[in-house]
Amino acid sequence: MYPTHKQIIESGLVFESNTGKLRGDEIIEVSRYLKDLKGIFEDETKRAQLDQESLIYQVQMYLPEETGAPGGLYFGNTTIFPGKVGNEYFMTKGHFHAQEDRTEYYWGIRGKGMLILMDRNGNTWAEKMTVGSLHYIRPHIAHRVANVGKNPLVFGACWPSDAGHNYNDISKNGFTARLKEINGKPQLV
Ligand code: PAN
Ligand code: ZN
Repeated sequence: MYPTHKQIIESGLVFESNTGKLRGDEIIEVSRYLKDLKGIFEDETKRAQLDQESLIYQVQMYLPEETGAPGGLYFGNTTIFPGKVGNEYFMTKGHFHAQEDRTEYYWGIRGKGMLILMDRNGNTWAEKMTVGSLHYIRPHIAHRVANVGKNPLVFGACWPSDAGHNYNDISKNGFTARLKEINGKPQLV
């Protein structure tokens, strides 16, 4: 319903700032299990041996504009559960945006993570993600997040409705460095 002149209404959307949870009729939820992450981790043999029904991450999204519409903003959160495949932390698939110059904000809400970034020249680096950390993802930068803590990691995201997702390049070639636990701490190798 489009509001009438001088009407005062509820937004119908809630963002719980302490948990990062989104509530509202139009919130979409996606779950990624270990079985959905074939080829994402370096040790594919190990990944295939673990319980395929393990929930690795969940995404909540609010997509108020049509996919691909210019000028709109999408909003979401991601919860990554703690764990590793071998010594590689549980992480998102990661992607470039389909319209590669489209940017994004991420921010840390709960837990400890690492935002892994890669440019088109094959340079990979990472930003520490903590409660309250804010991350601007620049144009043409692939992005993925790993949970490096012992508790669930929750982060928020806001991206343009015409960004789209290119998962192909990452599923084919990966990032040029992997985040692993070495001597008890996260390192890009
Ligand atoms: C995020 C991601 C979300 C899940 O909303 O889509 O964290 O990661 P993958 O999409 O790589 O599985 C975002 O970056 N949107 O553009
Ligand atoms: Zn993105």
